[in-house]
Amino acid sequence: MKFVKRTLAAAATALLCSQAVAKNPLFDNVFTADPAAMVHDGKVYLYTGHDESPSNNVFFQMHDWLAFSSEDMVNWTQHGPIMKATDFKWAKGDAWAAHMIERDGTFYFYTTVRHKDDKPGFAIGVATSKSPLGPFVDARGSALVTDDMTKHTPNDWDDIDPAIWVEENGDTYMFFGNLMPKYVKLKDNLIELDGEIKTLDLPNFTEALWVHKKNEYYYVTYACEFPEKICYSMSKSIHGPWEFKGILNELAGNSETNHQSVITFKGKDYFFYHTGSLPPKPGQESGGRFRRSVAVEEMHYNEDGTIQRIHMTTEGVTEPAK
Ligand code: FUB
Repeated sequence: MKFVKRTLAAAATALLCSQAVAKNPLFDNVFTADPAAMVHDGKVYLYTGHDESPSNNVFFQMHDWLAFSSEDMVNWTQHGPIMKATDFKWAKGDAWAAHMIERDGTFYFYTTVRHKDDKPGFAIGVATSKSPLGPFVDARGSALVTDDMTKHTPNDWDDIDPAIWVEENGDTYMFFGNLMPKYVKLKDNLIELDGEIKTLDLPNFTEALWVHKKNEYYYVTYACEFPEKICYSMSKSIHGPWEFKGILNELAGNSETNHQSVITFKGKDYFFYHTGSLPPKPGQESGGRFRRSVAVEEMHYNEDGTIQRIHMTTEGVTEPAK
């Protein structure tokens, strides 16, 4: 029965190439990475990077960001690119990890790009739109964070992977970083920094911060070690101290990176991540370290607030959220 359902689903997908039915990886007509999910107006919007490297021997080639949406976490609609890295006039390219939030009818897209040569390395920009599907335009005309603003590591890619957290009183913080985790308050206009950039103490931190809250606990999940697993820490305050709770997700098949996003939707908790597990198509290389694909699983908490280890599956989410 399940097989018949999947076969029908596959036929429908072929006919309507903008529709996909959940299985892992979620999408097999395009390589997707660095998931950032947002719940808005009864839907899940999933924003991803777009791996276009022709081979797993050629470093990331990422030019734009893609958008998908779902009303039930099982049926997904593919909407196409919302923005290119070079839409930031001060950026050279490299559309790396991002995060979307909405406030008062405006969508704010915080994202990683490589700066043009007047500034070293990677930077974080912010773009806005009145629609969750764009088009997005640079909100400042300049980067929000540049590599020369922080000196914690010698790498010029240590200011990447923004993750936004909005407190109940509206105070908004941006978490970010590679090798050194950092956070900074944003001004009420959400496009300027408000105060100093602070650091966090997170064991074995690599990158890919994500902040969420469940009941009285804040959670910071992040890629740890390399190749990457996802670890997490918990706190009763957004300012810490953060208590390390260990590994949440294991090495993700055939990919050294492992970038997560956590949401609650229609009463269930979900964990998005990416793997390199798409099989090859005729004349093309398979998925892998530079040809990644987003997947999703349900996530479960224990009574004490800790999170159960993610069980990565090829079935993905099979029960529609109601
Ligand atoms: O996709 C490019 C980079 O790889 C991201 O910014 C990191 O989180 C890692 O997934």
